[in-house]
Amino acid sequence: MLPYFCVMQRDSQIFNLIDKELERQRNGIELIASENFTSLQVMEAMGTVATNKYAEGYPGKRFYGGCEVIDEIETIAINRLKQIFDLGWANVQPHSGSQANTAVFLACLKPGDKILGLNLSMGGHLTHGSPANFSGKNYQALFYGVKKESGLIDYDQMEATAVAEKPKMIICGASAYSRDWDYKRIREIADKTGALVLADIAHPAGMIAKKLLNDPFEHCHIVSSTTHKTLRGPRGGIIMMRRDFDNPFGIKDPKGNLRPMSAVLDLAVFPGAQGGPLEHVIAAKAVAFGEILTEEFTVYAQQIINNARAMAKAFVKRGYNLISNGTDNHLMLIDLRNKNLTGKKAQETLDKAHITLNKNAVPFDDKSPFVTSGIRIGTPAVTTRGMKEEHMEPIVEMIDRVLSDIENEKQIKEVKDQVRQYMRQFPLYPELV
Ligand code: DSN
Repeated sequence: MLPYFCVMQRDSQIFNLIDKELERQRNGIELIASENFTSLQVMEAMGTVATNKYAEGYPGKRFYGGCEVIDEIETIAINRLKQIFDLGWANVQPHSGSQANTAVFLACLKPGDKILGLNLSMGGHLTHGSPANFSGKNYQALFYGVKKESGLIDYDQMEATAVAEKPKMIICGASAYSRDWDYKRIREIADKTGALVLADIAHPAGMIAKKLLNDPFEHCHIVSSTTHKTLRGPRGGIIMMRRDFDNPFGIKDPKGNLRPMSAVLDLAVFPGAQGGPLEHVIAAKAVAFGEILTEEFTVYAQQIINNARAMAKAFVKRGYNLISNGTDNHLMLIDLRNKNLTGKKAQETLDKAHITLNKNAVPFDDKSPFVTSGIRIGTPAVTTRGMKEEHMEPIVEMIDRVLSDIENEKQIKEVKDQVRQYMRQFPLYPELV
């Protein structure tokens, strides 16, 4: 009798759809700031037998047998990540950025403790205290925002709220903020008020890895990230510290011992927030981390920024209103109110032309999160496809053609054909047929 996997029929329904998705990715312009295209070897590592293995625990301390190879893979992932960011400790097991933040909160906070994060409506993230998320339900969430006139983080507001409310944790990091962060100032505020600082660098991590943006590790106690955005790895999360430190809130391990923060965080990831780690994804993280350590990735990270600046300039030239008037990183946030458009309408219409981006609330938005007044645009994915500064102007021109005459279906169709033609110069996964 044949082993069962030899007689299973190929699931053509799903694989046909995966082929269709590949074509969609190939033919369109991908501008969602949180998306990217991994290398083939990153994807290859994900689709391997490492997915079959249960490995609850950590290298050398697993709850199952047969983990000796998996231990080597996970250890390489940890060591490469430590090398990238010059770390003392790292955990590569979080299934996602949200799971990473869940574990940090579990390690450092008690239910009901106060946290202070950037308001979601001003560019923050769900897990930084949104009422719809565990972070806003289990903890008392306080928020800072950006200044209306400049669109820049209001550190004075952060400080005033921290002084008045004494949060246990200040969270910095954003999903839709185009400027760099003043981590030194944040740490000063935290030291003054007795708070721990968590930097969630999910968005700019790739540029931080190459020292193209301010270094959060010098000032922030704990740093979390995803691995699939500017780090160009598989979908997943990580938690890092440059220096381990004593658990400031006296949280004890299950045996009642006060432990260094690294031990408390490890326990918060497993068994606190997760069970078995996704070792196939950890293998892919290790491959991506290896790529990040190369000189080619330095060039890539710099090009993301160069492209974002060129694109921002092209939008400003056409009268678009960019929050903070520009960008330091990989993204820009555009307020469409002067164009009499909503984010929803812009996203849906550009989708028809195969230009993919997302509607996004702008600071002090008067529209609901389902409609919004803005769009968020990022350059990591188009940069991976090989685009340079000179390729940004034509993209902005195509976007502008659609948005300037948003009901003109004939023109939208023309732009769609133009997009398809344009993207032929930048082949995506030519090895995949
Ligand atoms: N959903 C991600 C983003 O698009 O920024 C953040 O988790």
